[in-house]
Amino acid sequence: ALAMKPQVIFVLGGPGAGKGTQCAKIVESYGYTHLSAGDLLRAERMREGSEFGQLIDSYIKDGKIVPVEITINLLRKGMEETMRLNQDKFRFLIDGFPRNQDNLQGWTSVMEDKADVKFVLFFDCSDQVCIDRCLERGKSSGRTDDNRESLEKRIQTYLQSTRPIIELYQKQGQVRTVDASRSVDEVFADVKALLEKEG
Ligand code: UP5
Ligand code: MG
Repeated sequence: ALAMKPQVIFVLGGPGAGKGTQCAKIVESYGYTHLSAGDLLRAERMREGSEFGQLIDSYIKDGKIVPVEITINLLRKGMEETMRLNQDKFRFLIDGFPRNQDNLQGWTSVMEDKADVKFVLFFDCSDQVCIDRCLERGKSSGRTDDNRESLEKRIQTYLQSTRPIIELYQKQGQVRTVDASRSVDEVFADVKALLEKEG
């Protein structure tokens, strides 16, 4: 059979909005593959022989967005590997990407012909909720950016660079917004309704 073209949902929202949590729940119920750009970068940072380890390390600690050449390759490989192992796995949740203009341009130049973006799933909550959740998680996460100093920078980057990308998609009618300030199950109920409507 002919391989299907990858179908992508971009999952965006502030730091700690619940992107990863909700993606894990979507994977449990639907045939999606979850690719978190942040997780892929953290794994690449630890990989023996990676030439980008130190760069990724310092960008993440500073809440800055890693140059897209690095991220797009990790995402592309993740998608290709998934589809090579199982042709039926052509639906992807791309979590935490694209975060800025550079990311968007990188996606367009490398992936535009190779994948269809269906819409942006936007987890919307206040900065305070984001900060509280990340600080709480920071007690045990071991993430180098779950501290007040890094969080301030992550929020700044989100407001300055990522919100404009969400607005761009919004203007094209491509954003599906979920109120992410509620409980995990309440948020997921909305996510489910939305995915079932979109088909
Ligand atoms: N939690 C979740 N949902 C909850 C709810 N409804 N009620 C109460 N608590 C809830 O959740 C965060 C915490 O909140 C957890 O403890 C969870 O139990 C709880 P999570 O699901 O992990 O939220 P998520 O939105 O995934 O938060 P995350 O911290 O992963 O978001 P970020 O966007 O900040 O992090 P990411 O890993 O995507 O990126 C990290 C860094 O990598 C970036 O700052 C950047 O430096 C770099 N990066 C790039 O450079 N380029 C990229 O393309 C991607 C990342
Ligand atoms: Mg995450």
